[in-house]
Amino acid sequence: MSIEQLAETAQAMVAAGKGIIAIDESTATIAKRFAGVGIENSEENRRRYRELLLTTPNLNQYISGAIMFDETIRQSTSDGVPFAKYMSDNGMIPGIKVDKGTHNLAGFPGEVVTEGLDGLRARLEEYYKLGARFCKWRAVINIGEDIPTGTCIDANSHALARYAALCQEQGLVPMVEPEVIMDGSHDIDECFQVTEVVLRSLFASLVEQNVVLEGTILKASMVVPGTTSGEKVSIEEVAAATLQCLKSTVPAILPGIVFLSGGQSDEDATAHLNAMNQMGPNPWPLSFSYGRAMQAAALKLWSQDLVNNFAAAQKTVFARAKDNGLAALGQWKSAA
Ligand code: 5MM
Repeated sequence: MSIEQLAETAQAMVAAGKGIIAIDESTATIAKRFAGVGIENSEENRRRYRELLLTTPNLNQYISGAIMFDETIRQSTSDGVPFAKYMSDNGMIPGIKVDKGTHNLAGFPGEVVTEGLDGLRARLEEYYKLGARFCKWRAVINIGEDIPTGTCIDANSHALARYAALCQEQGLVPMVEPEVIMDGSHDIDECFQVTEVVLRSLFASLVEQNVVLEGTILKASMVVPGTTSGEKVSIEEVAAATLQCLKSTVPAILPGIVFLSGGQSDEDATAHLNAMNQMGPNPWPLSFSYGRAMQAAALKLWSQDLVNNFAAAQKTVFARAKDNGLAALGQWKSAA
């Protein structure tokens, strides 16, 4: 796989007015999401739900690709078409989450490191054969008293960079996701400072591991106050702080940045992305890779009647994709 091919895939992931839908909840996380709306966490319900999302009519107008979980990439539509094939047949790029989740960082209470490097090369080879063309690995950085430590940040950056190098070796575009978690009483300035240090460390590690930035996508968290800080900030303040932080840390050669929603309301996630694009031009396309902010409304609707609300829930998915696709162009208008 040439650098040009990796770069082409990366650029297609952030094509104008398109973003990614994150449907890579591990079995434990989807269990939580289903429990929240009273859906039984069976394999068939997980398959049917992912089918609902991926076969949403005309989804490819606003969605360039989807991040699946290991179970999902092995599943098929009700007509027996593997999800990855369904996606590529419909102009969407199949992606796969390849990390094995977070584990306590020994010696550093309250901090976690993402695992999954052992045996990763062989897993990537298999995912490529199953149709995946990009991958995702998420690191989790918590803000609290005396955390994050430099050790935690560097351990996670090192793992992200090792993962990214392996992906590119196997012809897969790495999406690197260092999520600075919103939970906590910190203010927006602290979130800014932590995000800045995290991104500096990440890009230093990527360069150290010979990762080709032209074939890499950053999945970033926005710069926001902690959920229990009580601090009120405007949409424009979040957008401006996030942009400033990214501009001072992320090389312009990166093909694109997509955001996670991290527990923001659907409306806020869209409005923040829209504001950042309106503040452009920016050095890179800015788009979305939302999980909850793409799915929450549809999941709720589907849970009320798994048979009869299937098509209505798909309309909700389409509406969220459209809103976020417009926000990726800075052309979204709030209905409120
Ligand atoms: C879909 O959730 C992903 C994490 O799943 P696990 O915790 O089960 O591994 C997560 O990485 C997600 O892709 C991103 O955080 C984006 O989702 P949100 O909901 O934050 O937009």
